[in-house]
Amino acid sequence: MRITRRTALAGAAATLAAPAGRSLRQRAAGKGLLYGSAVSADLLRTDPAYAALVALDCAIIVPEIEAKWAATEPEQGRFSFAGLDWMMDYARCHGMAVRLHNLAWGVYNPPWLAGALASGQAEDVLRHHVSAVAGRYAGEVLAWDVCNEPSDPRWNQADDLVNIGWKKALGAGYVDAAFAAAHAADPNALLFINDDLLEYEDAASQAKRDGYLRLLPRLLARGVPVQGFGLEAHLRPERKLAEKPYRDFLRELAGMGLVIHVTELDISDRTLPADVATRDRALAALARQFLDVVLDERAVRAVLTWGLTTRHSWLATAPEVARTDGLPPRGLPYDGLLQPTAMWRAIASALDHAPGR
Ligand code: 9MR
Repeated sequence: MRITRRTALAGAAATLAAPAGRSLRQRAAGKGLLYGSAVSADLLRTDPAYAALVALDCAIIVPEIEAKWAATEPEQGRFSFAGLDWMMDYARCHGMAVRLHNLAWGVYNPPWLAGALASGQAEDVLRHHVSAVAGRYAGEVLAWDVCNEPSDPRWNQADDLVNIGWKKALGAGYVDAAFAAAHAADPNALLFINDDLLEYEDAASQAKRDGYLRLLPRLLARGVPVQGFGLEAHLRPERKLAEKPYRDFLRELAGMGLVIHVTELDISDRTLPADVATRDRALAALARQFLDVVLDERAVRAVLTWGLTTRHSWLATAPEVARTDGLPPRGLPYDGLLQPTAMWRAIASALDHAPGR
C-alpha cells in the first residue's frame, strides 16, 4: 500500500494512549534535537495504534531490519526494496528524518555473501551493493550507519577492528572502501560508525573507548569520510555507567568534528525484580542518568530508542536481554499495552532539562 496523506491522517486519528502534554518529538525539537525510534514497515502497516504513537512521538525513524543486507540483497545482484521504499514514503508523509542501518556488518547477512567474500569478489560486491542501496535513496537520508559494530576489544586486534568476513577479505581497508562507496552514492548523507558497549566503567568498555580514540583519528587522517558516531546504548542496570570517562569520550568525538546520535537506546530489565514499581524506578533513573550525561554534549543531535514499545521489541524475545520469568519488559517508552512507561517520562524530562543546541 502506498501511503497517502489520507492514510497518514487516519493513522494519526487512531486512539492515542500518549500522555497529555508535549510529545517527545516536540520536547526534543525545542532543544534542537531529534527524537525517534527504530520501526518496522510491517508493524506500521498492521498495528494502527502503534503507528499512531510513532507518528506522534518520532521526528526520525530507522528501519530495524529493512536496510540490512539480508533484506536488501537476499540473492546476489537481486535487490529487494519493498520494505525500505514504503518506509521512505512513510517518513516523507509524516515529515520525519530517516537514518538507515547498515552497509557493512558481520550479522544479518544473506547466506550467499560469505562465499562471495571468500572468492575474491569482496570489493566489487561491496561497491555494487552500496551504490545500489545508498544510491537509491540519495538525498533523502539524514544518516547511514556505514560500518556497524566494527570494533570489539575482546578480539584484541592490533588494528582495533573485529575480524568479520569483510576484514578477512579486504583487511582493515574494508572500512575505507565502505565509506568511500557510501559517500559516492549519497554525498548528502551523514556517514556513521555505530557501536555498542561503550558506556560502562568496566575494562571492556574502557578498552573499546580507547580503541575508537585510536581508530577514528587514523581513519580521518587518511581522508575516510566518517562524519558521525552512533552510540547504541543498549543499557543494563547491573552495570555502572562511567560518567566522567564517557563524557570525556564524547568530548573527544566532538573534537574530531563528528556528529553524535544515540541510535538504539533501550534497557534490559532482565536482572531487575518482578515488581513493576521497583523496575520502573530503576529504569527511569538509569535512562535519566545516561541522557543527562549524553545531552550535555552539544554534538549529540538525535536520540533514538530501539523501538517505541515493548509490544514489538527484541527485549521481549532475545535470550540475552529478555526476562527469564516471562514478565513483559518495561525498558522502552511504551509498554505492551501502549501505555507510557516511566522511561517515557524519564526521556521527556531529560529532553526538557537538556541544554539547547
Ligand atoms: O533488533 C534487531 C533484531 O530484530 C534482529 O534480529 C537483529 C539481527 O539483525 O538485529 C537487532 O538489532 C541490532 C542492531 O541491528 C545492531 N545493534 C544491536 C541490535 C540488537 O541486537
